[in-house]
Amino acid sequence: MAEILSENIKTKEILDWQGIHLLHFSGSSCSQKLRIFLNYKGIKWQSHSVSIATGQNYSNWFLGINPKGLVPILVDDGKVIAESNDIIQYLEQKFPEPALISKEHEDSMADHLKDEDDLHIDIRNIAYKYMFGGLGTKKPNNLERFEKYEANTDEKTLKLKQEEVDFYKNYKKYGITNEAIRKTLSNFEKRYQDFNQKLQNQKFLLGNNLSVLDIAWFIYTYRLTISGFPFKQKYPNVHRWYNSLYKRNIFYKEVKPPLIFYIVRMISLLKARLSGTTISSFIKY
Ligand SMILES: N[C@@H](CCC(=O)N[C@@H](CS)C(=O)NCC(=O)O)C(=O)O
Repeated sequence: MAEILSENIKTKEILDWQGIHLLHFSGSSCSQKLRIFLNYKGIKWQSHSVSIATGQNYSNWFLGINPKGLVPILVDDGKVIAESNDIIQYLEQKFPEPALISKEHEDSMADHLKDEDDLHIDIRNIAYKYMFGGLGTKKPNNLERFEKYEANTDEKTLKLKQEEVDFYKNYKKYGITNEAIRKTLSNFEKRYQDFNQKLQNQKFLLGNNLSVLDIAWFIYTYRLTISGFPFKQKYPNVHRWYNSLYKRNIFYKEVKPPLIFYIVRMISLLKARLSGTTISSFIKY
């Protein structure tokens, strides 16, 4: 589990927080997944917004908690946990009802969720191309602060931090390239072919009961749907499953964008259409 030990935390005040606190951002996909999970389970939690749009995740305050500069972060009676999927598995143990990880899937769930997390950069490519179209670049001084922030971190964290910095530098220079979109869509198609087959005979991704895997993939499917992925034509069972979740307020309310994001998305999609780079133009029917 990705617990951040108290001796590695510079922002000491959070160690005194009692109860369940979430440091998160409204538009972050991992935060949306976690909020649906918390609300579905009826877990009481306190909200602390960390805007990744304005660079609050690169403030000394936040980097003093998570030097990777990533949300979400859970604080439970001063215990600090990173990684949305680790947080989910931790909370499932603490609050087993209503179950979102059944006994049957207890052993395999970590692998299922890892597979979803491995596609995080892919969903980011989709979002930055079709949802935020050109917005979302980091202010150079924020990125520089992040790059220079000194923390007692391991090799893995340093590598991840470099990948984050490189992503935003490349995004500023080249945007999201067609090659990146092609690779991303091919990664998603492999998963959705499999899901479409499974959903022929069952209601949810792992059987006939809702699980945390449905919540995780709902978020990705939402982003792909609003970006123009043709689920209805290519993966009709996935389309049906997705709509059945989207209808539930607990799901819908977490992804519903403010008007300004809706407008930005419309502009992004128009730009993609004019440059012949819509999602449909990359997909074989
Ligand atoms: N594997 C991590 C990924 C966390 C992550 O990438 N979070 C994104 C938001 S979804 C973030 O904080 N990005 C910061 C940024 O782009 O500036 C998890 O599941 O928690």
